[in-house]
Amino acid sequence: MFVDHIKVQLKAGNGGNGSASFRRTKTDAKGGPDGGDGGKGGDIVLQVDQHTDNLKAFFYQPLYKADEGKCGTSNRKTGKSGKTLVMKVPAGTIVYRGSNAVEIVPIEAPDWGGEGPDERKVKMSSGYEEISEEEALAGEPLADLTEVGQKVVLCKGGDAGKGNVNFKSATNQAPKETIPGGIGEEAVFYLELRKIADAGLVGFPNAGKSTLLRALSAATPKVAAYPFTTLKPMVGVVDFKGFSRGTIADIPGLIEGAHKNVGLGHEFLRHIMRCRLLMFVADMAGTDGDDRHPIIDIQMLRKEIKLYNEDLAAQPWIIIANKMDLPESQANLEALQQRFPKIEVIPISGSEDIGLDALKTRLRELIGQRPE
Ligand SMILES: Nc1nc2c(ncn2[C@@H]2O[C@H](COP(=O)(O)OP(=O)(O)O)[C@@H](O)[C@H]2O)c(=O)[nH]1
Ligand SMILES: [Mg+2]
Repeated sequence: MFVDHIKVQLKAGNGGNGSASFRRTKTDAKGGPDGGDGGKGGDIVLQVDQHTDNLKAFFYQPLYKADEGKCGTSNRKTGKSGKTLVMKVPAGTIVYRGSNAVEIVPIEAPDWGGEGPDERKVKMSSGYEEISEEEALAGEPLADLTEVGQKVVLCKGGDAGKGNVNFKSATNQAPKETIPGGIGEEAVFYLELRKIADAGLVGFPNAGKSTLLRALSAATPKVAAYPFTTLKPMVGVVDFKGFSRGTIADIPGLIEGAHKNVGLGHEFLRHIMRCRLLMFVADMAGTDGDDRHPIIDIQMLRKEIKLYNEDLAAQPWIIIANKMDLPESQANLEALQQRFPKIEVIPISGSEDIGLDALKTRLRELIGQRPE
């Protein structure tokens, strides 16, 4: 399963309460205030991680809570701060606000005095209204995370409470006053993975990907505005009949051993996941060397994809049987279709304009969308 958009509900930790305590020893039955401060509540942070390529983790766990700060105690001891909860996301994650307020309505601090257990209860889903996904995605993104290591705090932990030791003054030697810990922020967010294109070309060098993309594109394909990769994906816009269109990406870099990160293998595989349809382009004439055969080429490409990631392997795919203008291609086409009986094989020639109209008609059904 490949997850490219998801809703998450987050609750940062509350701050720990300050303590109202007085020094009591055998020799000092009426000592001054010694209640320590509470600890700060844990923040919730999103961070771009190099080894994460989709949002699947949030599908299984859509609700996260960071640790609370501990209460202060006597002897001026400060409570421990709650740990920051770091959630890993892939480069190209866009964050949208999913609730109308990040702050939540503080629940009245009960009469907890002293060092007793903290009885404040904070319920999830209180104090804000959720926004529908449609409405959320129409709004301005809160963050666009493009670089490995980049971080953003989504929910801030509550402030630390203050113990009564802070309130001693010339006129009040025995203050009972304290400040409770602040409430950690709670909110809903929508996370979305930036798409490269509706379809992505997959094939060995010289299969004819660039030629095909140029032949299909209404305008010259452009380098994608896609800052977080060393690869330079070329994206072309295809105009279909009936005012619909789609985008196709040619991402360089897939070679044998890609799943072992040979060359820029992982870069390629991570990014090809962000295309809805995979178009495997085969040189049907095997012109790129004596031992090349389109069946072997497709098997090798599929193997790289499977070894990298089963989710990627499960994505819809078709075979573009290219270079059908060359004489050797016809016999290979029949063999290829027999080897992959369940997979749609579309014979074309990118350079000689054979089968391109039929390909466009089929692509319109598979990826066509009305332009905005
Ligand atoms: N005969 C023939 N040659 C093609 C066809 N498509 C591409 N080529 C040639 O194959 C070579 C590699 O094409 P290119 O588009 O650069 O492949 P890429 O590396 O996959 O992008 C070039 O010399 C093209 O002219 C085709 O349909 N028929
Ligand atoms: Mg090329």
